[in-house]
Amino acid sequence: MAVIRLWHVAQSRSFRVLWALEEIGAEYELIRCSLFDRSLRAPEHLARSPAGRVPAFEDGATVLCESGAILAWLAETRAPHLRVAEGGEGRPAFLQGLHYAETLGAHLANLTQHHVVLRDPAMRSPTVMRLEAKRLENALGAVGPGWAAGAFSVADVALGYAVWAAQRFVSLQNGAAKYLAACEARSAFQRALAKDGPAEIYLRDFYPPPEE
Ligand SMILES: N[C@@H](CCC(=O)N[C@@H](CS)C(=O)NCC(=O)O)C(=O)O
Repeated sequence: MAVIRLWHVAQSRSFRVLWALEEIGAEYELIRCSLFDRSLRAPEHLARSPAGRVPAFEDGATVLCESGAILAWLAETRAPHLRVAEGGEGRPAFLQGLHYAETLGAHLANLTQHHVVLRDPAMRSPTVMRLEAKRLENALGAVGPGWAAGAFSVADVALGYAVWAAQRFVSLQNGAAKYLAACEARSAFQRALAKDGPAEIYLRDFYPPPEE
């Protein structure tokens, strides 16, 4: 098997790939990076990830830098039990779960920008912060408590990471809370968390929306 390398920032979307690799039991090299030291803008990293982001991923000669694509690739090449193939029962639910994670991800990215990345409060929009938290909370209503496609799959890796990040911004309701507990109970999730590295993005447990 080709050598797998993962460029990773703790707590970021590259956690999805780290978790999937642990689910698969693949051997891989983990290269820890930071969002704050300009290393993601170095020419050698831009050659792997033109937008200068993580995850970046090499599987032999195959280079990918989109977490959803990497999850699909890993399932396709190494873990058919972690996907529902074309024509398989549960395929629509699998696709829905995999892509619905991006609906959650859009709100998470906005909330992370406002609460964490924009350090000067004058640059933040309290209206957007409140709106995005509400929209995230509503969107989480469609997640859990069961796995997206019946059995655990990479759709749950994508969704599970989103719910794990979402608990920083909203109080999880019943279905999503149970879903996250089921993700956290998985030994692969726990191994990935142990390898994640020191907190890089979320230094607080909870970032409440600004008061009106
Ligand atoms: N859609 C991409 C998003 C990747 C992404 O935006 N990663 C963030 C961390 S969560 C990043 O690397 N940010 C660094 C930057 O924008 O400079 C994916 O899921 O792989």
